[in-house]
Amino acid sequence: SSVVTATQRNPLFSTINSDDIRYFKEILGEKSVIQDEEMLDAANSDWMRKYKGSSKLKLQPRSTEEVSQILKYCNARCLAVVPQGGNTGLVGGSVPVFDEVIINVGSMNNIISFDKVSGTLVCEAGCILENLISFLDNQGFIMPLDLGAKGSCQIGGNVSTNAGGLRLVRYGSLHGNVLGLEAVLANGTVLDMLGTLRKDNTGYDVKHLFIGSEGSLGIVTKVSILTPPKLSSVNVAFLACEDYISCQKLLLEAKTRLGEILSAFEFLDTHAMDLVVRHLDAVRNPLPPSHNFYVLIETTGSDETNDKEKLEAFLLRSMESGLISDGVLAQDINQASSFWRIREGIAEALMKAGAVYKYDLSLPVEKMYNLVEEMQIRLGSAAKAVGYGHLGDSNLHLNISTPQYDDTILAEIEPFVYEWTSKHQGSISAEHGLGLMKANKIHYSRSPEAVQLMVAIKKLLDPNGILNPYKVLPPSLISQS
Ligand code: FAD
Ligand code: 2HG
Ligand code: ZN
Repeated sequence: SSVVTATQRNPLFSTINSDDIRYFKEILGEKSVIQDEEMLDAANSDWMRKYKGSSKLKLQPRSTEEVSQILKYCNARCLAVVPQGGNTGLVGGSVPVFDEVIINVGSMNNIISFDKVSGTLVCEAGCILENLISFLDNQGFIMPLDLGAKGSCQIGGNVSTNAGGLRLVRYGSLHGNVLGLEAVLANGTVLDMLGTLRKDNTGYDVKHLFIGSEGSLGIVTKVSILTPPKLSSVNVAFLACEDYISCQKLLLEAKTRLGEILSAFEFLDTHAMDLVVRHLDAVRNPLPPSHNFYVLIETTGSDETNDKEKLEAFLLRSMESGLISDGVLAQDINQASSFWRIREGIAEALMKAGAVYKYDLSLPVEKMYNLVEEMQIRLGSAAKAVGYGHLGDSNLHLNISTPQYDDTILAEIEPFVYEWTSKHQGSISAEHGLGLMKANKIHYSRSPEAVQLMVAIKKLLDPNGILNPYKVLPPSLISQS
Protein backbone atom coordinates (compact mmCIF):
# COMPACT_ATOMS: atom_id res chain seq x y z
CA SER A 1 0.00 0.00 0.00
CA SER A 2 1.07 3.58 -0.53
CA VAL A 3 -0.41 4.83 2.68
CA VAL A 4 1.98 6.32 5.15
CA THR A 5 0.68 6.26 8.67
CA ALA A 6 2.53 8.33 11.13
CA THR A 7 1.20 8.59 14.50
CA GLN A 8 -1.96 9.07 16.52
CA ARG A 9 -4.22 12.04 16.11
CA ASN A 10 -3.61 14.47 18.93
CA PRO A 11 -6.82 14.19 21.01
CA LEU A 12 -6.45 17.77 22.22
CA PHE A 13 -7.39 19.06 18.79
CA SER A 14 -11.05 19.91 18.13
CA THR A 15 -13.08 18.77 15.17
CA ILE A 16 -14.68 21.19 12.70
CA ASN A 17 -18.33 21.96 13.39
CA SER A 18 -20.99 24.05 11.67
CA ASP A 19 -20.28 27.09 13.83
CA ASP A 20 -16.68 27.03 12.62
CA ILE A 21 -17.81 26.89 8.99
CA ARG A 22 -20.23 29.76 9.58
CA TYR A 23 -17.47 31.85 11.14
CA PHE A 24 -15.03 31.21 8.29
CA LYS A 25 -17.68 32.06 5.69
CA GLU A 26 -18.40 35.26 7.55
CA ILE A 27 -14.80 36.45 7.53
CA LEU A 28 -13.67 35.04 4.17
CA GLY A 29 -16.83 34.85 2.08
CA GLU A 30 -18.43 31.65 0.72
CA LYS A 31 -16.00 31.18 -2.17
CA SER A 32 -12.90 31.01 -0.05
CA VAL A 33 -14.27 28.25 2.17
CA ILE A 34 -13.78 25.03 0.24
CA GLN A 35 -15.76 21.93 1.19
CA ASP A 36 -16.09 20.49 -2.30
CA GLU A 37 -14.95 16.86 -2.25
CA GLU A 38 -12.97 16.86 -5.45
CA MET A 39 -11.05 19.95 -4.47
CA LEU A 40 -10.42 18.52 -1.03
CA ASP A 41 -9.21 15.26 -2.55
CA ALA A 42 -6.54 17.10 -4.47
CA ALA A 43 -5.48 19.10 -1.43
CA ASN A 44 -5.44 16.01 0.82
CA SER A 45 -3.06 14.18 -1.44
CA ASP A 46 0.59 15.06 -2.06
CA TRP A 47 2.48 15.31 -5.36
CA MET A 48 3.78 11.75 -5.04
CA ARG A 49 0.33 10.37 -4.09
CA LYS A 50 2.07 8.82 -1.13
CA TYR A 51 0.68 10.82 1.77
CA LYS A 52 -3.04 11.26 2.23
CA GLY A 53 -4.99 13.26 4.76
CA SER A 54 -8.70 13.55 5.40
CA SER A 55 -9.29 17.25 5.82
CA LYS A 56 -12.84 18.45 5.40
CA LEU A 57 -11.97 22.09 4.94
CA LYS A 58 -9.65 24.26 2.90
CA LEU A 59 -9.47 28.02 3.42
CA GLN A 60 -8.18 30.52 0.88
CA PRO A 61 -7.51 33.85 2.58
CA ARG A 62 -6.87 36.93 0.43
CA SER A 63 -5.04 39.12 2.91
CA THR A 64 -2.71 38.97 5.88
CA GLU A 65 -5.58 40.21 8.01
CA GLU A 66 -7.70 37.22 6.96
CA VAL A 67 -4.83 34.80 7.72
CA SER A 68 -4.53 36.41 11.12
CA GLN A 69 -8.26 36.08 11.83
CA ILE A 70 -8.24 32.43 10.77
CA LEU A 71 -5.27 31.51 12.94
CA LYS A 72 -6.51 33.45 15.94
CA TYR A 73 -9.78 31.57 15.75
CA CYS A 74 -8.18 28.15 15.13
CA ASN A 75 -5.81 28.69 18.03
CA ALA A 76 -8.63 29.62 20.40
CA ARG A 77 -10.67 26.60 19.23
CA CYS A 78 -7.63 24.30 19.18
CA LEU A 79 -8.19 23.45 15.53
CA ALA A 80 -5.05 22.12 13.87
CA VAL A 81 -4.02 23.61 10.51
CA VAL A 82 -1.69 22.74 7.65
CA PRO A 83 -0.30 25.58 5.54
CA GLN A 84 -0.24 24.49 1.91
CA GLY A 85 1.31 26.24 -1.07
CA GLY A 86 1.66 24.60 -4.47
CA ASN A 87 1.61 21.18 -2.81
CA THR A 88 4.79 20.09 -4.58
CA GLY A 89 6.65 19.18 -1.38
CA LEU A 90 8.32 15.77 -1.37
CA VAL A 91 8.31 14.85 2.33
CA GLY A 92 4.60 14.76 3.16
CA GLY A 93 4.73 18.18 4.84
CA SER A 94 2.12 19.96 2.75
CA VAL A 95 -0.87 17.68 3.28
CA PRO A 96 -2.90 17.02 6.41
CA VAL A 97 -2.19 13.84 8.36
CA PHE A 98 -5.70 13.68 9.80
CA ASP A 99 -8.41 16.35 9.58
CA GLU A 100 -6.28 19.51 9.84
CA VAL A 101 -7.70 22.61 8.20
CA ILE A 102 -5.80 23.39 5.00
CA ILE A 103 -4.81 27.03 4.61
CA ASN A 104 -3.61 28.06 1.17
CA VAL A 105 -2.47 31.63 0.47
CA GLY A 106 -2.55 31.08 -3.31
CA SER A 107 -5.05 33.94 -3.71
CA MET A 108 -2.48 36.28 -2.20
CA ASN A 109 -0.50 36.53 -5.40
CA ASN A 110 0.25 40.21 -5.91
CA ILE A 111 3.60 41.73 -6.61
CA ILE A 112 3.92 44.61 -4.18
CA SER A 113 7.00 46.38 -5.47
CA PHE A 114 10.14 45.93 -7.47
CA ASP A 115 13.17 48.17 -7.14
CA LYS A 116 15.53 47.95 -10.10
CA VAL A 117 18.48 49.62 -8.48
CA SER A 118 18.68 47.19 -5.57
CA GLY A 119 16.96 44.29 -7.34
CA THR A 120 14.55 43.90 -4.44
CA LEU A 121 11.25 42.21 -5.16
CA VAL A 122 8.47 42.39 -2.58
CA CYS A 123 5.48 40.14 -3.15
CA GLU A 124 2.73 38.16 -1.49
CA ALA A 125 3.55 34.59 -0.49
CA GLY A 126 1.05 32.97 -2.87
CA CYS A 127 2.88 34.10 -6.02
CA ILE A 128 3.81 31.10 -8.17
CA LEU A 129 7.55 30.93 -8.75
CA GLU A 130 7.23 30.80 -12.54
CA ASN A 131 5.09 33.95 -12.53
CA LEU A 132 7.76 35.76 -10.55
CA ILE A 133 10.37 34.50 -13.01
CA SER A 134 8.32 35.92 -15.94
CA PHE A 135 7.66 39.20 -14.19
CA LEU A 136 11.35 39.67 -13.49
CA ASP A 137 12.34 38.60 -16.99
CA ASN A 138 10.41 41.61 -18.32
CA GLN A 139 12.37 43.80 -15.96
CA GLY A 140 15.70 42.28 -16.94
CA PHE A 141 16.13 40.29 -13.73
CA ILE A 142 15.96 36.66 -12.57
CA MET A 143 14.93 34.86 -9.42
CA PRO A 144 17.87 33.62 -7.33
CA LEU A 145 16.20 30.19 -7.25
CA ASP A 146 14.83 27.90 -9.92
CA LEU A 147 13.43 24.39 -9.65
CA GLY A 148 11.51 21.80 -11.60
CA ALA A 149 8.29 22.51 -9.71
CA LYS A 150 8.31 26.23 -10.67
CA GLY A 151 4.97 26.02 -12.51
CA SER A 152 3.09 25.18 -9.30
CA CYS A 153 5.18 25.97 -6.24
CA GLN A 154 4.59 29.25 -4.40
CA ILE A 155 7.28 31.57 -3.12
CA GLY A 156 5.82 31.15 0.39
CA GLY A 157 6.31 27.38 0.03
CA ASN A 158 9.82 27.90 -1.30
CA VAL A 159 10.72 30.09 1.67
CA SER A 160 9.05 27.72 4.14
CA THR A 161 11.07 24.78 2.82
CA ASN A 162 14.20 26.88 2.19
CA ALA A 163 14.15 25.34 -1.28
CA GLY A 164 17.56 24.98 -2.90
CA GLY A 165 17.21 24.07 -6.55
CA LEU A 166 19.28 24.53 -9.66
CA ARG A 167 20.97 27.89 -9.07
CA LEU A 168 22.06 27.65 -5.48
CA VAL A 169 25.65 26.97 -6.48
CA ARG A 170 25.78 30.51 -7.90
CA TYR A 171 23.37 32.62 -5.84
CA GLY A 172 23.32 30.85 -2.49
CA SER A 173 20.38 29.84 -0.32
CA LEU A 174 17.22 31.70 0.60
CA HIS A 175 18.77 32.43 3.99
CA GLY A 176 20.92 34.87 2.04
CA ASN A 177 18.44 36.03 -0.58
CA VAL A 178 15.34 36.58 1.51
CA LEU A 179 15.78 40.10 2.87
CA GLY A 180 12.57 40.18 4.82
CA LEU A 181 9.24 38.55 5.34
CA GLU A 182 5.88 38.90 7.00
CA ALA A 183 4.51 35.96 8.92
CA VAL A 184 1.44 35.26 11.02
CA LEU A 185 1.92 33.35 14.26
CA ALA A 186 -0.40 30.68 15.60
CA ASN A 187 -2.25 33.17 17.79
CA GLY A 188 -2.85 35.56 14.89
CA THR A 189 -0.07 38.01 15.67
CA VAL A 190 1.29 39.55 12.49
CA LEU A 191 5.08 39.76 12.53
CA ASP A 192 6.20 42.48 10.16
CA MET A 193 9.80 41.74 9.23
CA LEU A 194 9.37 42.79 5.64
CA GLY A 195 12.59 44.78 5.47
CA THR A 196 14.42 45.31 2.20
CA LEU A 197 17.83 46.07 3.66
CA ARG A 198 20.87 44.09 2.68
CA LYS A 199 22.48 44.66 6.04
CA ASP A 200 20.56 44.83 9.29
CA ASN A 201 22.13 43.48 12.47
CA THR A 202 19.47 44.70 14.87
CA GLY A 203 19.32 41.96 17.45
CA TYR A 204 18.29 38.42 16.59
CA ASP A 205 17.42 37.93 12.93
CA VAL A 206 14.09 36.29 13.63
CA LYS A 207 12.99 35.97 10.00
CA HIS A 208 15.41 33.06 9.60
CA LEU A 209 13.22 30.94 11.88
CA PHE A 210 10.53 31.00 9.21
CA ILE A 211 12.88 30.09 6.37
CA GLY A 212 12.87 26.30 6.25
CA SER A 213 10.54 25.68 9.21
CA GLU A 214 7.94 24.09 6.92
CA GLY A 215 4.90 25.92 8.24
CA SER A 216 5.46 24.76 11.80
CA LEU A 217 6.08 28.21 13.30
CA GLY A 218 3.82 30.51 11.30
CA ILE A 219 2.28 31.25 7.94
CA VAL A 220 4.45 33.30 5.62
CA THR A 221 2.32 35.97 3.95
CA LYS A 222 4.81 38.31 2.26
CA VAL A 223 8.39 38.04 1.14
CA SER A 224 11.08 40.46 0.08
CA ILE A 225 13.79 38.89 -1.97
CA LEU A 226 17.05 39.94 -3.57
CA THR A 227 17.09 39.24 -7.31
CA PRO A 228 20.13 39.25 -9.60
CA PRO A 229 20.14 41.03 -12.97
CA LYS A 230 19.58 38.88 -16.03
CA LEU A 231 22.92 38.55 -17.80
CA SER A 232 23.17 38.42 -21.56
CA SER A 233 25.09 35.22 -22.15
CA VAL A 234 23.89 31.85 -20.92
CA ASN A 235 25.44 28.61 -22.12
CA VAL A 236 24.48 25.04 -21.32
CA ALA A 237 26.65 21.99 -21.90
CA PHE A 238 25.56 18.38 -21.53
CA LEU A 239 28.50 16.09 -20.84
CA ALA A 240 29.26 12.43 -20.26
CA CYS A 241 31.67 10.99 -17.69
CA GLU A 242 32.60 7.35 -17.44
CA ASP A 243 33.11 7.19 -13.69
CA TYR A 244 32.08 9.12 -10.63
CA ILE A 245 35.60 10.24 -9.79
CA SER A 246 35.65 12.09 -13.12
CA CYS A 247 32.44 13.93 -12.16
CA GLN A 248 34.13 15.07 -8.96
CA LYS A 249 37.27 16.21 -10.70
CA LEU A 250 35.17 17.97 -13.31
CA LEU A 251 33.40 19.90 -10.55
CA LEU A 252 36.68 21.19 -9.17
CA GLU A 253 37.85 22.08 -12.67
CA ALA A 254 34.59 23.90 -13.38
CA LYS A 255 34.81 25.88 -10.15
CA THR A 256 38.37 26.97 -10.80
CA ARG A 257 38.31 27.45 -14.59
CA LEU A 258 34.79 28.76 -15.11
CA GLY A 259 34.86 30.60 -11.81
CA GLU A 260 32.41 33.48 -11.62
CA ILE A 261 30.36 32.42 -14.68
CA LEU A 262 29.46 28.94 -13.39
CA SER A 263 25.71 28.99 -12.64
CA ALA A 264 24.77 25.29 -12.41
CA PHE A 265 26.53 21.97 -11.97
CA GLU A 266 24.06 19.07 -11.97
CA PHE A 267 24.60 15.35 -12.42
CA LEU A 268 22.64 12.19 -13.16
CA ASP A 269 23.57 8.57 -13.52
CA THR A 270 22.72 6.26 -16.39
CA HIS A 271 19.65 4.89 -14.55
CA ALA A 272 18.18 8.39 -14.27
CA MET A 273 18.84 8.95 -17.97
CA ASP A 274 17.12 5.65 -18.86
CA LEU A 275 14.07 6.67 -16.85
CA VAL A 276 13.57 10.08 -18.48
CA VAL A 277 14.12 8.72 -21.97
CA ARG A 278 11.69 5.90 -21.34
CA HIS A 279 8.92 7.76 -19.54
CA LEU A 280 8.89 11.36 -20.77
CA ASP A 281 7.54 12.35 -24.17
CA ALA A 282 9.97 13.94 -26.56
CA VAL A 283 12.95 13.59 -24.26
CA ARG A 284 16.02 12.02 -25.75
CA ASN A 285 19.63 11.63 -24.80
CA PRO A 286 21.57 14.21 -26.85
CA LEU A 287 24.65 11.99 -26.66
CA PRO A 288 25.08 8.57 -28.24
CA PRO A 289 24.44 5.89 -25.60
CA SER A 290 25.56 4.82 -23.26
CA HIS A 291 27.55 6.48 -20.52
CA ASN A 292 27.70 5.93 -16.79
CA PHE A 293 27.24 9.56 -15.72
CA TYR A 294 26.01 12.80 -17.21
CA VAL A 295 26.79 16.33 -16.08
CA LEU A 296 24.88 19.47 -16.98
CA ILE A 297 26.92 22.65 -16.72
CA GLU A 298 25.44 26.09 -17.16
CA THR A 299 27.40 29.33 -17.35
CA THR A 300 25.90 32.80 -17.01
CA GLY A 301 27.89 35.92 -17.69
CA SER A 302 27.85 39.31 -19.34
CA ASP A 303 30.37 38.91 -22.14
CA GLU A 304 29.26 36.54 -24.86
CA THR A 305 32.59 36.13 -26.63
CA ASN A 306 34.57 35.82 -23.48
CA ASP A 307 32.18 33.39 -21.79
CA LYS A 308 31.99 31.11 -24.79
CA GLU A 309 35.76 31.09 -25.18
CA LYS A 310 36.16 30.24 -21.53
CA LEU A 311 33.63 27.41 -21.65
CA GLU A 312 35.03 25.97 -24.88
CA ALA A 313 38.56 25.99 -23.50
CA PHE A 314 37.31 24.25 -20.37
CA LEU A 315 35.50 21.61 -22.41
CA LEU A 316 38.47 20.99 -24.67
CA ARG A 317 40.78 20.62 -21.72
CA SER A 318 38.41 18.25 -19.91
CA MET A 319 38.02 16.19 -23.05
CA GLU A 320 41.79 15.97 -23.54
CA SER A 321 42.42 15.01 -19.94
CA GLY A 322 39.76 12.33 -20.22
CA LEU A 323 37.45 13.71 -17.55
CA ILE A 324 34.63 13.84 -20.06
CA SER A 325 34.16 11.23 -22.74
CA ASP A 326 31.62 13.11 -24.82
CA GLY A 327 29.65 16.32 -24.70
CA VAL A 328 27.48 18.80 -26.52
CA LEU A 329 27.11 22.54 -26.17
CA ALA A 330 23.58 23.87 -26.71
CA GLN A 331 23.39 25.83 -29.96
CA ASP A 332 20.23 27.72 -29.12
CA ILE A 333 17.74 28.30 -26.36
CA ASN A 334 15.58 25.34 -27.41
CA GLN A 335 18.45 22.93 -27.18
CA ALA A 336 19.45 24.41 -23.83
CA SER A 337 15.97 23.85 -22.46
CA SER A 338 15.92 20.30 -23.82
CA PHE A 339 19.06 19.61 -21.78
CA TRP A 340 17.42 21.12 -18.71
CA ARG A 341 14.29 19.07 -19.36
CA ILE A 342 16.33 15.88 -18.89
CA ARG A 343 17.57 16.99 -15.49
CA GLU A 344 14.34 18.61 -14.31
CA GLY A 345 12.20 15.71 -15.55
CA ILE A 346 13.78 12.99 -13.41
CA ALA A 347 11.32 13.30 -10.51
CA GLU A 348 8.39 13.11 -12.93
CA ALA A 349 9.87 10.10 -14.77
CA LEU A 350 10.38 8.29 -11.46
CA MET A 351 6.72 8.84 -10.62
CA LYS A 352 5.69 7.30 -13.93
CA ALA A 353 7.99 4.31 -13.35
CA GLY A 354 6.06 3.14 -10.29
CA ALA A 355 6.70 3.48 -6.59
CA VAL A 356 9.60 5.56 -5.35
CA TYR A 357 11.44 6.08 -2.08
CA LYS A 358 13.18 9.46 -2.02
CA TYR A 359 16.22 10.51 -0.03
CA ASP A 360 17.56 14.05 -0.25
CA LEU A 361 21.02 14.02 1.28
CA SER A 362 23.97 16.30 1.81
CA LEU A 363 27.13 14.23 1.70
CA PRO A 364 30.81 14.86 1.09
CA VAL A 365 31.14 14.85 -2.70
CA GLU A 366 33.89 12.20 -2.59
CA LYS A 367 31.67 9.66 -0.84
CA MET A 368 28.32 10.55 -2.30
CA TYR A 369 28.01 7.95 -5.01
CA ASN A 370 29.32 5.13 -2.81
CA LEU A 371 25.96 5.21 -1.09
CA VAL A 372 24.09 4.66 -4.37
CA GLU A 373 26.33 1.69 -5.16
CA GLU A 374 26.05 0.18 -1.70
CA MET A 375 22.30 0.60 -1.86
CA GLN A 376 22.12 -1.13 -5.21
CA ILE A 377 24.04 -4.09 -3.78
CA ARG A 378 21.66 -4.29 -0.80
CA LEU A 379 18.59 -4.19 -3.02
CA GLY A 380 19.73 -6.60 -5.69
CA SER A 381 17.17 -7.07 -8.42
CA ALA A 382 14.23 -6.06 -6.21
CA ALA A 383 14.62 -2.35 -6.91
CA LYS A 384 16.72 0.19 -8.76
CA ALA A 385 18.82 2.77 -6.90
CA VAL A 386 19.03 5.98 -8.92
CA GLY A 387 21.49 8.77 -8.13
CA TYR A 388 21.35 12.36 -9.34
CA GLY A 389 21.28 15.86 -7.95
CA HIS A 390 22.97 19.13 -7.28
CA LEU A 391 26.58 17.95 -7.32
CA GLY A 392 27.82 21.53 -7.14
CA ASP A 393 26.17 21.77 -3.69
CA SER A 394 27.11 18.25 -2.48
CA ASN A 395 23.43 17.33 -2.60
CA LEU A 396 22.51 13.80 -3.69
CA HIS A 397 18.98 12.77 -4.63
CA LEU A 398 18.97 9.05 -4.01
CA ASN A 399 15.75 7.57 -5.34
CA ILE A 400 14.79 3.92 -5.06
CA SER A 401 12.45 2.92 -7.84
CA THR A 402 10.29 -0.21 -7.54
CA PRO A 403 7.11 -1.42 -9.21
CA GLN A 404 5.15 -0.99 -5.97
CA TYR A 405 5.62 0.00 -2.34
CA ASP A 406 6.95 -2.91 -0.36
CA ASP A 407 7.87 -3.00 3.32
CA THR A 408 10.64 -5.53 2.81
CA ILE A 409 12.35 -3.14 0.40
CA LEU A 410 11.83 -0.26 2.81
CA ALA A 411 13.48 -2.33 5.55
CA GLU A 412 16.55 -2.72 3.34
CA ILE A 413 16.72 1.05 2.84
CA GLU A 414 15.96 2.42 6.30
CA PRO A 415 17.58 2.93 8.72
CA PHE A 416 20.65 2.02 6.64
CA VAL A 417 20.47 5.20 4.53
CA TYR A 418 20.12 7.47 7.58
CA GLU A 419 22.87 5.71 9.51
CA TRP A 420 25.21 5.89 6.53
CA THR A 421 24.51 9.60 6.12
CA SER A 422 24.99 10.30 9.79
CA LYS A 423 28.23 8.31 9.88
CA HIS A 424 29.60 10.47 7.07
CA GLN A 425 28.54 13.72 8.80
CA GLY A 426 25.94 14.36 6.13
CA SER A 427 22.41 15.73 6.35
CA ILE A 428 19.27 13.62 5.98
CA SER A 429 17.50 16.68 4.60
CA ALA A 430 19.56 18.78 2.22
CA GLU A 431 16.74 20.82 0.69
CA HIS A 432 13.31 19.16 0.87
CA GLY A 433 12.77 19.40 4.61
CA LEU A 434 11.71 16.81 7.17
CA GLY A 435 7.94 17.02 6.81
CA LEU A 436 6.07 13.96 8.00
CA MET A 437 8.52 11.56 6.44
CA LYS A 438 11.48 12.48 8.63
CA ALA A 439 10.05 14.14 11.74
CA ASN A 440 11.21 11.17 13.78
CA LYS A 441 14.59 11.03 12.05
CA ILE A 442 15.82 14.48 13.01
CA HIS A 443 18.37 13.06 15.48
CA TYR A 444 20.40 11.57 12.63
CA SER A 445 21.45 15.09 11.70
CA ARG A 446 20.92 17.23 14.83
CA SER A 447 22.19 16.89 18.39
CA PRO A 448 19.71 16.28 21.25
CA GLU A 449 20.48 19.78 22.57
CA ALA A 450 19.69 21.38 19.22
CA VAL A 451 16.45 19.41 18.93
CA GLN A 452 15.46 20.45 22.47
CA LEU A 453 15.99 24.09 21.55
CA MET A 454 13.82 23.63 18.46
CA VAL A 455 11.10 22.09 20.63
CA ALA A 456 11.32 25.04 23.02
CA ILE A 457 11.01 27.51 20.13
CA LYS A 458 8.04 25.59 18.73
CA LYS A 459 6.31 25.69 22.12
CA LEU A 460 7.00 29.39 22.52
CA LEU A 461 5.61 30.34 19.12
CA ASP A 462 2.80 27.78 18.95
CA PRO A 463 1.91 26.64 22.49
CA ASN A 464 -1.12 24.64 21.35
CA GLY A 465 0.84 22.97 18.59
CA ILE A 466 -1.82 23.75 15.97
CA LEU A 467 0.61 24.61 13.14
CA ASN A 468 1.43 21.66 10.90
CA PRO A 469 1.30 19.04 13.67
CA TYR A 470 3.20 15.73 13.43
CA LYS A 471 5.73 17.35 11.05
CA VAL A 472 9.37 18.45 11.38
CA LEU A 473 9.89 17.57 15.07
CA PRO A 474 9.18 14.20 16.71
CA PRO A 475 5.52 14.34 17.83
CA SER A 476 6.47 12.63 21.10
CA LEU A 477 8.61 15.63 22.08
CA ILE A 478 5.86 18.12 21.30
CA SER A 479 3.03 16.47 23.20
CA GLN A 480 5.10 16.17 26.40
CA SER A 481 4.25 19.10 28.62
P1 FAD B 1 4.07 22.97 -0.43
O1 FAD B 1 4.51 21.69 -1.02
O2 FAD B 1 2.65 23.30 -0.54
O3 FAD B 1 4.51 23.02 1.10
C1 FAD B 1 5.80 22.68 1.50
C2 FAD B 1 5.95 22.98 3.00
O4 FAD B 1 5.89 24.38 3.23
C3 FAD B 1 4.85 22.38 3.85
O5 FAD B 1 5.41 22.00 5.09
C4 FAD B 1 3.86 23.51 4.04
O6 FAD B 1 3.16 23.40 5.25
C5 FAD B 1 4.77 24.72 4.05
N1 FAD B 1 4.19 25.94 3.47
C6 FAD B 1 3.76 26.15 2.21
N2 FAD B 1 3.37 27.43 2.05
C7 FAD B 1 3.55 28.05 3.24
C8 FAD B 1 3.36 29.38 3.73
N3 FAD B 1 2.88 30.35 2.95
N4 FAD B 1 3.66 29.63 5.02
C9 FAD B 1 4.14 28.66 5.84
N5 FAD B 1 4.35 27.40 5.43
C10 FAD B 1 4.06 27.10 4.15
N6 FAD B 1 12.88 21.36 -3.75
C11 FAD B 1 14.12 21.89 -3.71
O7 FAD B 1 14.55 22.36 -2.67
N7 FAD B 1 14.92 21.90 -4.83
C12 FAD B 1 14.51 21.40 -6.01
O8 FAD B 1 15.27 21.40 -6.98
C13 FAD B 1 13.20 20.87 -6.09
N8 FAD B 1 12.72 20.39 -7.25
C14 FAD B 1 11.48 19.85 -7.30
C15 FAD B 1 11.02 19.33 -8.50
C16 FAD B 1 9.76 18.76 -8.60
C17 FAD B 1 9.27 18.22 -9.91
C18 FAD B 1 8.94 18.69 -7.43
C19 FAD B 1 7.58 18.07 -7.49
C20 FAD B 1 9.40 19.19 -6.23
C21 FAD B 1 10.66 19.77 -6.14
N9 FAD B 1 11.16 20.29 -4.94
C22 FAD B 1 12.40 20.85 -4.90
C23 FAD B 1 10.35 20.21 -3.71
C24 FAD B 1 9.31 21.38 -3.60
O9 FAD B 1 8.83 21.78 -4.81
C25 FAD B 1 9.87 22.59 -3.00
O10 FAD B 1 10.26 22.26 -1.71
C26 FAD B 1 8.93 23.81 -2.99
O11 FAD B 1 9.67 24.84 -2.40
C27 FAD B 1 7.62 23.64 -2.26
O12 FAD B 1 6.77 24.75 -2.53
P2 FAD B 1 5.18 24.61 -2.49
O13 FAD B 1 4.58 25.96 -2.69
O14 FAD B 1 4.73 23.57 -3.43
O15 FAD B 1 4.95 24.16 -1.00
C1 2HG C 1 15.34 17.79 -8.00
O1 2HG C 1 16.42 18.32 -7.78
C2 2HG C 1 14.28 17.81 -6.93
O2 2HG C 1 15.05 17.32 -9.11
C3 2HG C 1 13.58 16.48 -6.76
O3 2HG C 1 14.79 18.29 -5.74
C4 2HG C 1 14.49 15.41 -6.24
O4 2HG C 1 12.76 13.83 -6.58
C5 2HG C 1 13.82 14.05 -6.03
O5 2HG C 1 14.40 13.22 -5.33
ZN1 ZN D 1 16.81 18.95 -5.83
